[in-house]
Amino acid sequence: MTDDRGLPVVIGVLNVTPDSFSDGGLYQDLEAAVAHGVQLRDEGAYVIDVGGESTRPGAERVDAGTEIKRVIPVIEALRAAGVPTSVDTSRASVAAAALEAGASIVNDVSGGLADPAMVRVVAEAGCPYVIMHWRGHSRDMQKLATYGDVVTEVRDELRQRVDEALAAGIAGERIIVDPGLGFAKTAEHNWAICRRLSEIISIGYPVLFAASRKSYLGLLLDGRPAAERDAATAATSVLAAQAGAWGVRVHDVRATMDALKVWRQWTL
Ligand code: PMM
Repeated sequence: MTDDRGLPVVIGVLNVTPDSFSDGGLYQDLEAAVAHGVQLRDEGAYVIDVGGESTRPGAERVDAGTEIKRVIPVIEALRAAGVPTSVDTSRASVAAAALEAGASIVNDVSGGLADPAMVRVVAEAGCPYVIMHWRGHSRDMQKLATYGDVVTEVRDELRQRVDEALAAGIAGERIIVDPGLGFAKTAEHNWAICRRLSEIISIGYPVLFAASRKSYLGLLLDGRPAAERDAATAATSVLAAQAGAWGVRVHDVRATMDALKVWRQWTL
């Protein structure tokens, strides 16, 4: 699974939540959500990542039924429009319903930790599985941001999650790993991961880099709000590509595609 244009895979973010940190509330209406997904695909996204539960720091969980009600109609409508989707969930029941509705990738921010049934669902479906580095649910994850050396620990914990996925029968070539910027990580931890992304890549699986609009970029930009961090995000997309990332997950697909096209020409 690679982008045949010689670019990293660009995954477009579509949150159907009232409270995600940057696009919460914008796409709760089915028509608006589908139109946005189609737009992101037209701008160059390889797949649209549909999420029904906010994972911003401090967020409370919603129940599985609510998550399903939010994501399934969007996934079905995007499938009808010919737009490939992934489902952003850490619940096996939501992943199973989403795969049934036409999603082709499971993006699990908990890397299998939140729901022990997840790896079985993914193994049975035989679909690509994004394993993100995670230490706990959003409500209190920032209390878990304690590391000796963050990059080494994230790498080692991701390796453990990968081993568990393999043991559950998920094929190695279906696995993608993600260092989970901002999840139980301070701004300094995120920057350390950026600087040493090659150490995450050394795990030997495709790496998804997902810095889009995150608060460490806002801090760098003197507190700029989330929707005004897209130029900074596009810069991270280029640097992640240069470091060898397999893919980037972004809200503003157009800006990242422009930046990646420049990168590709530059490095031909
Ligand atoms: N971040 C968010 C949600 N899902 N999935 C992956 N694989 N990696 C991430 O870093 C990640 C994610 C945070 O919320 P957003 O949907 O508003 O970006």
